[in-house]
Amino acid sequence: MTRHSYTVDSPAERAVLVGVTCATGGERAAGLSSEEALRELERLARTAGVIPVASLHQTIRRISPATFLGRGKVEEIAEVVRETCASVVLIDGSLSPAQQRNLTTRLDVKVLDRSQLILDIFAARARTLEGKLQVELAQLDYLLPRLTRAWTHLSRLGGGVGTRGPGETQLEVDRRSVRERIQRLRGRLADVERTRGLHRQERAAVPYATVALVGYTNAGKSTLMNALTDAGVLVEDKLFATLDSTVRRLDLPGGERVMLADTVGFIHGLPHQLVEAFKSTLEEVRRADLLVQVVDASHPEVEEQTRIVKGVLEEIGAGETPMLLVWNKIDKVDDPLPPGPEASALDVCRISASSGTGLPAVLACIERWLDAERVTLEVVVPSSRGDLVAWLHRGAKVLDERYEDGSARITASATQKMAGQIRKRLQGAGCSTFPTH
Ligand SMILES: Nc1nc2c(ncn2[C@@H]2O[C@H](COP(=O)(O)OP(=O)(O)OP(=O)(O)O)[C@@H](O)[C@H]2O)c(=O)[nH]1
Ligand SMILES: [Mg+2]
Repeated sequence: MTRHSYTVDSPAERAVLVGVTCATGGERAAGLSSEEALRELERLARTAGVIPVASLHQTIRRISPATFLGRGKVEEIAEVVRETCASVVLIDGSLSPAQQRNLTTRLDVKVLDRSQLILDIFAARARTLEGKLQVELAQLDYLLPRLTRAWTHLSRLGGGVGTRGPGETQLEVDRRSVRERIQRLRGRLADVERTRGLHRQERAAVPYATVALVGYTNAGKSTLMNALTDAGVLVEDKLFATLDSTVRRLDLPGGERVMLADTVGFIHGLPHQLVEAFKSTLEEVRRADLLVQVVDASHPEVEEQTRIVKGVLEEIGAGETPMLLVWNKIDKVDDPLPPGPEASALDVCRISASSGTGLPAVLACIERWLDAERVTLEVVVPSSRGDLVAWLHRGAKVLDERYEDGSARITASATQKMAGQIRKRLQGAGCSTFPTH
């Protein structure tokens, strides 16, 4: 066991961090190195407002069904907890309800696993009604199997770090009322999601392609969003600065318009409860025509992060969407890394979103993708339907426009998907459309 101590001078919660590597290689699905995994756990802890007072790294051969770590290791942690007067132990793994319960009893302090820590951070950062509902739902989903009458340490479980958590009142109630609360939350979320769905439909009525910024948390997605649009999204050197998606229009230099979406960052071991609860937020990513993956080129585990992002994209059903790779923060690296792992990306740009270097190349890449996607279509619209003609001008590149016998014959180019939408709307309005090439 390796151990490291930190200097603490704050009255906030004090945490012992426990990094875990399974010697059989089974536990850590992501291949972050143990040092990097511990560094990430430390950043998560600090983001949650907890002060790390000591960190240990443990290699285990077998996961103990009762306590996750073997008895000897638990003893070692207990000793460190006593020495440092820590109030919480953060374990970089996924604990079953029984393991968490038993560890809490043995260590006599709160024990949080990675999922609960991430849930806590999301809880503290959620700003919008939808975000708050989604997080509470995920927290209760996590809490439900951990609620047992036999457990006398409930108060240690539900509270999370600090005073957050799904609310102290839930701790006193039984499973049934938690289930009822989950039902009510689902209902309220469904209402909020209907409104979001309407907004999305309104946007879809204007046939612009949607481009979503995706990437590991802290890669610089929001910085790029702000540099390209007037979104004014919060940028912070903290994990999960963004929880809600923001969509803005982006006018490309060639005159075309796309919708650009900034959304929540990914991380290794994103709790499945969160992915489930954030389905509607992640819908922006799932429905995007093009993904722009922002990568922090200065991060030591950049390749692993890229792989993790790919995994989450597959999990939410966006694994097949075309993707551009944006190698960000090149101002922090001497020799910008070659983008080895993502040969499947359509294109790669090297940029510094904060200084603005390389931004024209990103726009050019998006334009190139639009061009490659484009098909030509010919439509005949009655001259009286100026609204449809104007709509076509907004959503497609009009190549030719002739007026004869009370109708306009328009040749335009648009992406495949937009061409489909144009055909559908115009045919619905009784106009003729001709095959594309
Ligand atoms: N040096 C440098 N720092 C950058 C660059 N781009 C972003 N940053 C910094 O990286 C940190 C994270 O930036 P964000 O834009 O909030 O990252 P994000 O991907 O939106 O992060 P989440 O919302 O947490 O997922 C901030 O401190 C930014 O100032 C860059 O090109 N160079
Ligand atoms: Mg962000």
